Amino acid sequence: MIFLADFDYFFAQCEELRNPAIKEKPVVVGVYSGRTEDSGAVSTSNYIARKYGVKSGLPLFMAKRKLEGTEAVFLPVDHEYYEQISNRIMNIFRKYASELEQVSVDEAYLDVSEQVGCSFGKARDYALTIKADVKAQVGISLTIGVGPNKLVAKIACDSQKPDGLTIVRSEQTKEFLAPLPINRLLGIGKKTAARMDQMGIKTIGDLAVYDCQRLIEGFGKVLGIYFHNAANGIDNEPVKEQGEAESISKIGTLKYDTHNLDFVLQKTDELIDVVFEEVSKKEYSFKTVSIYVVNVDLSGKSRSITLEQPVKDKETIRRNVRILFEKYLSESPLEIRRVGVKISGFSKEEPQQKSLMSFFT
Ligand code: DGT
Ligand code: CA
Ligand code: CA
Repeated sequence: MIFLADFDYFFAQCEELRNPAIKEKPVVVGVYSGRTEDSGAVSTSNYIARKYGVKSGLPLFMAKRKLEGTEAVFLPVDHEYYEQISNRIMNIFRKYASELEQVSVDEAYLDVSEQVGCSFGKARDYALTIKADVKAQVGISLTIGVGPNKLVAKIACDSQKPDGLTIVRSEQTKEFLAPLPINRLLGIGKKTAARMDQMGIKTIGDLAVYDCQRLIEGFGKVLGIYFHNAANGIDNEPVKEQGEAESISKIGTLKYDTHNLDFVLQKTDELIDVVFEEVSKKEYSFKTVSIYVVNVDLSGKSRSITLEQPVKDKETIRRNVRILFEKYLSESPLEIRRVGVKISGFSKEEPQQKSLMSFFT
């Protein structure tokens, strides 16, 4: 279960936060190029200003013209301040999610599979709790999209703002996506949309049923398959923290969907070989072993074990992956489509006997 949280009219809302008196007025945050007083463009605006047609990217002189006669407030961007607020919210998210992937200053994916399981009802309550907590602690409103994967969560989030909460269940994914224009999919810009239009593809639904082989001929293998899968709501990208190598992971698709432990472990053994090779090259010790599961209903789940001390041997990964899957399979009745293995919590510390360690400390 994945959430995409996006903060509402973010820069402008931050400005309202430190100066609530401007809340009832049109607020425009602009990047001033400095050449003349009004040269530059709108970075963002609050929803009152948007009613006047003032949106991101609009030249400032045009924004001024549109807002003539109002009490509009124009302010320069203050990235440092917005980042401070953003960091406070991201830290709140960390309490609620097993994995957090920040995609921009005002956007993050949360993997909450461990917290809400496969229940979209629980997901709703959980999302409302997060929204309320951020509002109470920081004072910022945000919109959450809930879906079985990142792709669906993102499009769900975009469909109703501000202060929104849109939930798309696994079984609703196709009908939810079908009527939307293709440019709502990540990676379909003006050019690609125009080409698809010529092929008779206007909506995501058109794309979903379009012959995959012909998409591959038109756009190449990687993009063709991506477009086909995306239009069908299929996305298996895990939510993962960006940045320097904080983890090493590998995901693979099973030959067939299964609920059989041995069959799963056969696959994870292959993945562990790859992961282990990479971590040995870097000479890292690690403390956390995780598994990732994509079920037949496309819901994603992850489980982790954090060890008391850093280790650096393959057998420990194997043993813990086995423990995690035994437990997971006993709790989830769903067949599994894809599996992943991840190690994290890196250090250069050499593994030691605990008794020896306690001697020195
Ligand atoms: P919304 O629609 O309620 O999510 O509104 P925003 O303003 O949060 O829009 P979003 O999420 O697309 O962008 C987040 C921030 O990124 C926004 O507050 C300002 C900045 N930004 C967005 N688009 C532009 C742009 O075209 N130019 C510049 N300079 N900044 C932008
Ligand atoms: Ca936003
Ligand atoms: Ca955003």
